[in-house]
Amino acid sequence: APTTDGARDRPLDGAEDDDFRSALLAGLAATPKRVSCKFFYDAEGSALFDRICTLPEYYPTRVELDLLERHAGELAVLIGPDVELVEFGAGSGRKVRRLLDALRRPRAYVPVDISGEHLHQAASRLRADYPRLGIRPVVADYTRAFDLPPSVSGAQRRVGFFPGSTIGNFAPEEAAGFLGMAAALLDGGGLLIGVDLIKDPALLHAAYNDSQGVTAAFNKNLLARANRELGADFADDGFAHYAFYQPLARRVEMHLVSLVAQRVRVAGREFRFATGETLHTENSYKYTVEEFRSLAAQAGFVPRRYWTDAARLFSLHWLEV
Ligand code: AVI
Repeated sequence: APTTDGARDRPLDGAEDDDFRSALLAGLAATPKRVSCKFFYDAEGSALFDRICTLPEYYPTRVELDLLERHAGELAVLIGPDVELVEFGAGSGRKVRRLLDALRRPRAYVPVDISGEHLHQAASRLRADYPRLGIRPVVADYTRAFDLPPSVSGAQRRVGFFPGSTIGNFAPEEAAGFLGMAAALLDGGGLLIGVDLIKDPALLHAAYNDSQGVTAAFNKNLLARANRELGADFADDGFAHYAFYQPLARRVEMHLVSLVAQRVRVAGREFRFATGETLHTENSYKYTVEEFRSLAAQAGFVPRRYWTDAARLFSLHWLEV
């Protein structure tokens, strides 16, 4: 398997471009070729990701929802009443609903997302069902430093929610940077975070190579997006989805591998791919429970409690500041 050390996702230091056009042009000019996984999530990509979350092989969503339900009572006690819940990224709403339903008198929900459209949808879906909850969306890139508005009156503490093991899409040093920033924002409160675990590589391989080909379509949508938005001419049959677990780096890598020697035009510029050359599109790091707790502790959290499923596929951590 190829290694692409130095490939980076979702930067905390502002070094990488936010704009798909300039990020893709820079990534195609780099060696090895790479692009941040944040560009997966246009409307098509987000819909494909929602389908991934329902696949039998993709255990993280199922296991995390189950952990939230199974431990709802204990979570309510640990987190406490009257909290302001800050979600990093506006998810589909299923997970936050499960958490809101467990908590006593949650005061406010603050989804933070770079996409105003996502935020608007997340907010209006919840408003109808939680009429007494203050819903206060914040448009910000949570991979960079940002400010939250003052807490709503009556809120006892701020609690962060970062489900889905999205933390795994950061390189470990970036994950540490994110956790440090979250600890500062959530001072006096805590963070409930989902973290995918190191396990039998065959299970990881299946989760990122599902039998219905949805993950392949999700990965290849990046090229289709470039064709739609940047006038690129990526041939659909010129590239294949390639995902594998890299045990030394402890991450699943996703690539788009060129099946032939070819030239591709993107925004008026030409790039060559050799046969077998890849565009590295995503890293998904896996942790042991102990490793993650020590990363969180180094970032300023006190790891209080964690839960896993019986097969130890996935973990949910309650960290306090
Ligand atoms: C969003 N993120 C945590 C997913 C993951 O597992 O790394 C994205 C994904 N990529 C392929 N399947 C799902």
